[in-house]
Amino acid sequence: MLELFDLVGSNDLRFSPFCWRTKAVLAYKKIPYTNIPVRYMDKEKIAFSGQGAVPVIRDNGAAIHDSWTIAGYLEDKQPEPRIFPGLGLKEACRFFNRYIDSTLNPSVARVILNDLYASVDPGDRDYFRTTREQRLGMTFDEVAARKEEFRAQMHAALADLEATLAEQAYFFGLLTYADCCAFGSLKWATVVSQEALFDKTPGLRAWWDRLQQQLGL
Ligand SMILES: N[C@@H](CCC(=O)N[C@@H](CS)C(=O)NCC(=O)O)C(=O)O
Repeated sequence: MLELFDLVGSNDLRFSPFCWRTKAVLAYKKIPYTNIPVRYMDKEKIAFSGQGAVPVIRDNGAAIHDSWTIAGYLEDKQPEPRIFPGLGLKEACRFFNRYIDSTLNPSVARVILNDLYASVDPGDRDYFRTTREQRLGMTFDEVAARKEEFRAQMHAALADLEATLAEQAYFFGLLTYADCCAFGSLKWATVVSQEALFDKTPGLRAWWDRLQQQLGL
């Protein structure tokens, strides 16, 4: 059976936005798999993949990492239902994937940072703080002090999603990998934090409810 190596926090919480993308694809395609929890400090569990980040999948002796590469692998393995269901949609999803990585995820991360920290396994917390402070170029206290500014930035990013979903059921009209990418980010935020994401975004909320139901996640 296919194995998914999935980030785990305290109380068995699964919160990686990238792992949730992969789980969304597996659920949509109804591909059975074994879920193997991995803490940040458990790098030896995924050493076979030749790098140190999850998601990783192992399938028939193949080791695949990076959620985008995994999405392509799963589409080839089991084409139906398709996450790239037509001409140009894989390319459009590549751009959307990148947009979520570079715009939505950092804006959400700065707002939910303390909740994330509390969700990380206690044994991983020092590592998480050091690496994330380096990545953000700020201490956690500095991020917390600017929360209102960062919250406004996050709502601006959510407003872009709302402007699209107020007009159509899915980001590209029909369900594609773009929806799995945005799903991963919102799942990440909602499993760790009580932060209100949908108060001003009814279209996004309706899409969120629909997608969770469709994927059963
Ligand atoms: N581009 C990668 C990013 C994966 C990634 O950054 N995963 C995080 C968990 S959310 C991780 O495993 N980080 C390892 C670390 O920080 O040591 C993907 O799309 O899969």
